[in-house]
Amino acid sequence: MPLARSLSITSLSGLEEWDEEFDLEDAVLFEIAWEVANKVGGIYTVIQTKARLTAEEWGENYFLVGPYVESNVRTQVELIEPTNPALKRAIDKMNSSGCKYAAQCEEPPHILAHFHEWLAGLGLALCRQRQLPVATIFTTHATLLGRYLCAGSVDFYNNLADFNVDKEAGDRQIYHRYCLERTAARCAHVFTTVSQITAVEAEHLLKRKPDIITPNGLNVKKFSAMHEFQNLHAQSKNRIQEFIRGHFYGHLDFNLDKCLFLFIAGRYEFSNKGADIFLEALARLNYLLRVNHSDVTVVAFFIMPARTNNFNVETLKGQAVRKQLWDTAQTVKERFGKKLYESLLVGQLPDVSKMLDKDDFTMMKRAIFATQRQCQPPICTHNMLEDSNDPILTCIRRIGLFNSSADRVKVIFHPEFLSSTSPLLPMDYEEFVRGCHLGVFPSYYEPWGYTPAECTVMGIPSISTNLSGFGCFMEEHIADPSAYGIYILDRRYRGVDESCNQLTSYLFQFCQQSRRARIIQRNRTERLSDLLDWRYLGVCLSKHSHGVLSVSHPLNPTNLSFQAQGFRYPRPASVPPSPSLSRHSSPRQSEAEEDDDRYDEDAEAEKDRLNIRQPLTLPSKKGPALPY
Ligand code: G6P
Ligand code: 1S3
Repeated sequence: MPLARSLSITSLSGLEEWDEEFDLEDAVLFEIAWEVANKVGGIYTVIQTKARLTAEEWGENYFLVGPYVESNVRTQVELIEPTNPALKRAIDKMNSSGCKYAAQCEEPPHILAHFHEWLAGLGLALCRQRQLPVATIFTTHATLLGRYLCAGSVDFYNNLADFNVDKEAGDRQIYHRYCLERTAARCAHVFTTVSQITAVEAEHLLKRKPDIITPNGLNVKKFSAMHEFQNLHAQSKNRIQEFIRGHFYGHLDFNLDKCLFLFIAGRYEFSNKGADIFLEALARLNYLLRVNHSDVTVVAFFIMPARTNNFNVETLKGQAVRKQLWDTAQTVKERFGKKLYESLLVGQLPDVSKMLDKDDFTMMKRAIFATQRQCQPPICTHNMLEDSNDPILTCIRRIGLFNSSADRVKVIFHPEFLSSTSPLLPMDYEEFVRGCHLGVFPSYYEPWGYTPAECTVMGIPSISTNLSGFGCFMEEHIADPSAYGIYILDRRYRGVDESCNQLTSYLFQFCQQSRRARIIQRNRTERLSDLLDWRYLGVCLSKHSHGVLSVSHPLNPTNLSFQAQGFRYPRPASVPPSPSLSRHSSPRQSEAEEDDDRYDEDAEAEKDRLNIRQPLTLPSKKGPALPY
């Protein structure tokens, strides 16, 4: 019999001994997750980015509990002695006798324990089974069954109510894990998830409607210089261009200044993350750009980790050739400069025909010879272990995007997360995102979706979907998302082919924008970053911790009233960024003029900021009065 059904727990049980009213200053919050100081996926980002804010609120009464992974402890954890005597006793006892629960002190503190995902859910179930006086919260960031069902060829969202969940979980051999997840969801005093769409999913698959939705936030870095993020875009773009020079050596027959960098990144779930329709749309975009004789070239990066055997030789060679060309140019430049200097020293204008000698030419010819290449620039930067079965490579073979000269869309598959120490593309993820023009995340299964959110706070436009938590959140809170560079693809009410056409048209539209329109659009995108800041969303989270008590005590509904309060980001005061409506889209302006335009935009940004209704106020530290 599934564990979930063998427990019958009311929302109040376990907390009967709590005082009627107490000060949250005395409460203790534990947050428990497999991804505490242990990066596996998005939950790490949730915990890591909100840790500072939670610590500000809870001070020494906030504890994160995660798995002990020696290498992570060495690099991410600072070892200290706990100051709280109750905690010290508990830790001492656990250390001496294994991981048993302990710590009977005279005045037990009010403990809130927040468990993330099914892996931590067992702790929650045991807390309830042993009737510990602990208020529990369970957050699911995705349902196990949902992830598995979507990865197959199931029409998930139209059949949510009809799945025989036990059978489906059994068929996929995840029944034990599914039961743990469902138990945790059922036992928790408060059950939460990260988006409305996952709330509906949880209601059907885990059989409990989440009490609160807590959208994921980020730490938003605000620069004192208004345009610093635009400058960072230009700097990072230059570095990506350098990589492109190496990768396409011998085939650099396109204008890098008219080259747009698109990317998709994340867990390698080919169809769940929408890599399938992105590739298909790229093939259609390639056709459109070709028949329209566009001078724009698109380079689409796929950053999704797969099993590899390190970088491949051809890719490394590309960067070596580029470096050699650079070194040759520097050497010739130095020799040229020396001759020029010597000529000026003796009061003569140099004889230009003698400035480059035979050695210089030999050196340059040798460097050019090294750029001869018989093969096309590679698609994949690494040696794939499962090359012939890999879904991205298989799809590319089918659609025929092989980085040929005639292709206006080039593809680079980097099957490893980025790192600033890489010999190939030495950039960390944040730098890379800043240098790109558009993030493309056409996910089918995406409970929240940090990737488009990260783009937004860095001022980079993105495409997400109305099946992702982020996309739905932005659709709900922004009057005209696409005007802000937040394109939301309809994957809910359209078939795959239709969604793919919509994606193609977004991409084609994007390629038609002038540089000025892109700059304006980035300004608008960046303006939304406050919306995604934990300082704002943390209000929900903070209240949700406190909400444990509210749910236990529904007679005090004001504690949950924040859920009902809506807010909406207005349409930008300035004109839409489409080329036809842009004020001076043609002829192309100089960069200085473009910079001037940005100052206009700032004034409008300020207007927009003033337009936003302030929806929430920070909660007081005082806990709610308990009505019994
Ligand atoms: C930023 C820089 C500008 C640069 C522009 C390029 O806005 O501040 O100096 O011209 O990026 O934009 P693009 O969309 O062409 O990469
Ligand atoms: C999950 O990680 P994923 O990429 O497997 O949790 C993330 C954090 O809540 C969320 O952003 C993502 O959509 C989920 O899918």
